[in-house]
Amino acid sequence: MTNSDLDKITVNGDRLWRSLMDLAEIGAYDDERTGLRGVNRLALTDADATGRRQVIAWMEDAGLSVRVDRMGNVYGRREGTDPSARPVLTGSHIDSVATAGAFDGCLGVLGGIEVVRTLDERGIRTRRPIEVGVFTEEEGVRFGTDMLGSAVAAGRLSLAYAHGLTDRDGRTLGDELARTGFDGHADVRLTPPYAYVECHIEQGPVLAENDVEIGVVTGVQGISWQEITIHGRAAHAGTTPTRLRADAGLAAAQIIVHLRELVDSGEYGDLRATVGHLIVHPDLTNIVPARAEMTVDLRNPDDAQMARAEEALATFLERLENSGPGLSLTVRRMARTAYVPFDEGVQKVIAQAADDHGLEHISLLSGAGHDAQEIAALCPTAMIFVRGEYDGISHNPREYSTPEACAHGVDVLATALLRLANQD
Ligand code: HGY
Ligand code: MN
Ligand code: MN
Repeated sequence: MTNSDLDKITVNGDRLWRSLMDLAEIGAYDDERTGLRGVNRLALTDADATGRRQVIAWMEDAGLSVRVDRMGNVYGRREGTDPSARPVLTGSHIDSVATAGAFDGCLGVLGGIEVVRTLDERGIRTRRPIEVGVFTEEEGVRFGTDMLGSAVAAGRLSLAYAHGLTDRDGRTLGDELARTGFDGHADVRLTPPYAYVECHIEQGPVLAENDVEIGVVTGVQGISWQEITIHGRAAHAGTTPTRLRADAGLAAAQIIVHLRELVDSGEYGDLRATVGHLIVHPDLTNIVPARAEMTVDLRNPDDAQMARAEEALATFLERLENSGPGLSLTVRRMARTAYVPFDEGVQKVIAQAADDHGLEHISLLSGAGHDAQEIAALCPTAMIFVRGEYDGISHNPREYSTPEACAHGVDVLATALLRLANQD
């Protein structure tokens, strides 16, 4: 038996899959158009609170001691033989977007719990404690800033700022923590772990296109979220000549087209631009829109190119504002994170674990944001990607990874965590 056989862990894939499917029923809905079953579990809604309580119950069943911090981040801790040693942390998020599948975030949390169950079943003790984290509002779609819980845990954002963020109904995150009972007492600033490994679905087509199951993630691309409010003038759709209009709806459309022109120009590197939120007011057939509210999500692996793209957008907005009487614009920064590289040493441990499991892997950059990019500020960090089907579609009920792919990803996670937890 070689050394790699000794600490090569294979988890119970059926039990992992059952927990994924059970959690997916919390906040589930039937998508009439596609007939698919989706998940809508926005952060700190009743559905999210129910999901959190279910995860805590699974953590406690697995013998973990659970604490909740003042951001509602949940940590389950498995003691090591050396309680003074810094823990190895894993985890992710269980809050979802409104049209989610069963895997985004949940695979990392439930995978971490499955690793603990398997270590216990095998009677394996590690020198270092192992902790499983569940971070609050990773998606950012309710309170407007993504990776929020992990950003506060790592000190990039303040607790007061986070507690004061509001959703579209004006409810603050602080109030929602209290309402759901997740206004925990544990200190929110995370003591730097020894290392952090997160297992997550890829949410893109790269692993499938390369016909491999495992991604060793090298880092996360930059993210820029802005909210733009365009003020025009409500006017009669029939009687108002075009030359007298200050049409906020038209201006919003011009911004969307301009963003695509920036992307297609190829002058801003591998820029991606999305207007995911757009509403006009008063939103009535026969009234020229008086106001348009929209969000702009930019992604770029190159920070300098991201800055240039943001600059180009700002210049366009200025020109648009001066393009005719009665139009004015306000821009509010929602989120901004730079490209984050992951730790080479942890990537090597993941790659070796994949090799020892006979799983082909490639290295790749993450297109999506993750809690790992925040925890990387505290300790050596990297991620394991699991291949998705249907071009890796995500933030869509069609999101799907096979039971085998999920089990293989968590096998690699288990082996990597075990090896890290026994490092001196
Ligand atoms: O926006 C993201 O990339 C992640 O899904 N929060
Ligand atoms: Mn995610
Ligand atoms: Mn997501």
